[in-house]
Amino acid sequence: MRIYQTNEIRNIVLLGGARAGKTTLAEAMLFHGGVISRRGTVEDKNTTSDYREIELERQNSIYSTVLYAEYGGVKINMIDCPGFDDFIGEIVGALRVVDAGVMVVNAQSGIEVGTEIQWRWAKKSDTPLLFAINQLDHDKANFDETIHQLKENFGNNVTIIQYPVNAGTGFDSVVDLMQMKVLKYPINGGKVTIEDIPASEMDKAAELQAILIENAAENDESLMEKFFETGTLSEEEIIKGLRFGIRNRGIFPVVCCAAKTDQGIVGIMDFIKNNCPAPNEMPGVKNTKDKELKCNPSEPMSAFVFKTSVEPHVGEVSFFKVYAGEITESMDVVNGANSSKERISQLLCVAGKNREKVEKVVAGDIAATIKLKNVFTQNTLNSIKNQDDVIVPTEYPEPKFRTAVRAKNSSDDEKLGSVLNEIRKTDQTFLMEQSKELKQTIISGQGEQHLNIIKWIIEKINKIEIEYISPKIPYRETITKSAEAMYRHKKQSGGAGQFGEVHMLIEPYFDGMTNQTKYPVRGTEKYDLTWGGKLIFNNCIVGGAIDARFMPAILKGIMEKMEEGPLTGSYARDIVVNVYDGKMHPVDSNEMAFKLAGRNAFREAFKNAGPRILEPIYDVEVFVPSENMGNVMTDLQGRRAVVMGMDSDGNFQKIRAKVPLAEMNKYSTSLSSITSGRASYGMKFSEYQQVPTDVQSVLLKAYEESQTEED
Ligand SMILES: Nc1nc2c(ncn2[C@@H]2O[C@H](COP(=O)(O)OP(=O)(O)OP(=O)(O)O)[C@@H](O)[C@H]2O)c(=O)[nH]1
Ligand SMILES: [Mg+2]
Repeated sequence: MRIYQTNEIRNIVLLGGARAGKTTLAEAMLFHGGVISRRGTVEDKNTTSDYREIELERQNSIYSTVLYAEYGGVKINMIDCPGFDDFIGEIVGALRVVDAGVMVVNAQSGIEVGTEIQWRWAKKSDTPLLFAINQLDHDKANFDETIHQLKENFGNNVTIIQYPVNAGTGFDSVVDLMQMKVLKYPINGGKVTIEDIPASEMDKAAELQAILIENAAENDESLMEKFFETGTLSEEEIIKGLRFGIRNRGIFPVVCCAAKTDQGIVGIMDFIKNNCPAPNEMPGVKNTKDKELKCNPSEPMSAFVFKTSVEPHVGEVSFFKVYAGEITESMDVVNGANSSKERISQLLCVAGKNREKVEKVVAGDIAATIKLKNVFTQNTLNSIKNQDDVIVPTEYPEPKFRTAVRAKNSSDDEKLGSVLNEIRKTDQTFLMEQSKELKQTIISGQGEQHLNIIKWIIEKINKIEIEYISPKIPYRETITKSAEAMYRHKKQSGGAGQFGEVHMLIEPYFDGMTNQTKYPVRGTEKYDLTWGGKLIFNNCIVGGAIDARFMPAILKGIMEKMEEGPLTGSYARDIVVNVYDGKMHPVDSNEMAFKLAGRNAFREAFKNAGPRILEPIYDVEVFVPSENMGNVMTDLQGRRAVVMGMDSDGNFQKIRAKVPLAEMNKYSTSLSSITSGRASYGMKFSEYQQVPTDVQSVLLKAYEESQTEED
């Protein structure tokens, strides 16, 4: 393959609801881009993009696939993404490195859940978008209704460039409003013919072209002036306004196709080539030093690894976009994240499972390499000159569907841990934690489907039988008032005796409190607990009642009890302990005795100090179609949510609420059923809060029962 220069590159992502036809469109573009000589189909399980075992089995895309087409002197890099919301991470990762998105909309069903959700992500990343209305060959295709929905949801900047003359069975023609011609696409491919617009279509074509011209003019002041003066624009000016509008998300052009029957494809590719921005026409990315990288081959090289996949017989493949400079075969590069030195053994242009070697990749282009030693998704590869540069990482949605997992056969536990770690490397929206506290392996992802796919991979590919079980909640314990207690540990039956007596006052800790108590503090130690919260340990001993050498043992005893909280065995936090008196025995006192006395005094005091269980609270943001608002609110209230605010966003409402983690179990599944899958949500840990009294009683009872079971 020849080396493409920056201005000869177009980077696009294929977006759209599930089964809109993205993969089929990609296949057709690959065919016209000379990468394949025969178009595969999703049904025949032979598309270039959906090639992984699980995709073949399910006949839909699960992962993003990097592809390219060489077309009319440009290289169009395409990232075909799955449409189902659980795999949104693939889209977020792709949006980061492209310069435009093609939102594929199924003309039979119009706007779908995925269209709405992905629109929001594209808006967030400021990515230009065009709409490809697909499946126009279908007898239920309804172009006008689809346009109506697009405008209603995304505004009047949605601008028709092409419309079908004869949508439905027998579809073969579109009117192109840029050329003011009919483009005739033979069914199942073949040479496109260009014809004059028939008289019967002329009024409609002229009316729609007038809208196109006005929308194009709106994006530039000089064009606007010209438009007001003359009422029209030249072809050149329309293109100028259109290109400018696309870049600034001031215009969302609409083009037409039937991907399965190979119709409209070259029209879309021409449009991308002529009107979508080249990478150097878009704002550069920033590195963590807030410097914007220039998309220019003569700059020092910086490339961002946006995807890692594991391929059979090849191993890890790292996909990257070169943001500045150029990268060549055999080049020595440095990973800005960990200073690891790497040699680029091979540069590959990838189209699904097809890989072609190239010698050089210039700024703006997307490519892949293999056999890197210590490079992960989100890392930056640099030339030696600028080796410390780190490109600002992509912000992925937080995992929100949580479960515990275990191997059916416990001898597989260790292997399971390393498999989960490997999966994490290729999936930024998946998390795993081997929780010592809960004694569970907790995994979280975007939804039930996402975790079902993970299960499939572990069972089918890694051959480990697993099961998902209810995840425990990491509760905490604390106190709400002060209490005193003393404990005497005394053992004098035979042999060496043990004696230690400790008196303590414990108090609730809160940020900003002064360290003054009833007893004068003579020494203080402040601990940030690894499980969150604080322990303040005050030595208030006077007159040598307890030797200083025993204080660490007392602290150790307290810490031990804090690790297995007195109420339910959860970690305790935010407590001030004042040890103010005690007794020693000249012979029998030792560290063990004081540790036990400290531990037990703490336990006694804790019980009398208004102990409370704390639970993790999450900030939850739900995007709901306005008509489902009532039901979603009712459901949230049933989950003990505290609603913090509401904003409207088009036809959607955004609800912000604080919800206990314990109530979020399987939320994505019920939200989906309440809203027919149209809502989406995100969640992030916020803080620990006391559980209500009734919940506390339930938890205490459950703990007691679990203890008697263990006995
Ligand atoms: N009639 C008709 N069917 C199409 C067209 N494009 C795609 N299809 C069919 O629609 C189904 C879904 O196509 P895909 O290409 O897998 O859609 P996708 O958007 O990639 O789906 P996901 O990746 O699962 O989100 C398949 O059965 C295709 O054959 C089209 O233009 N016309
Ligand atoms: Mg697909």
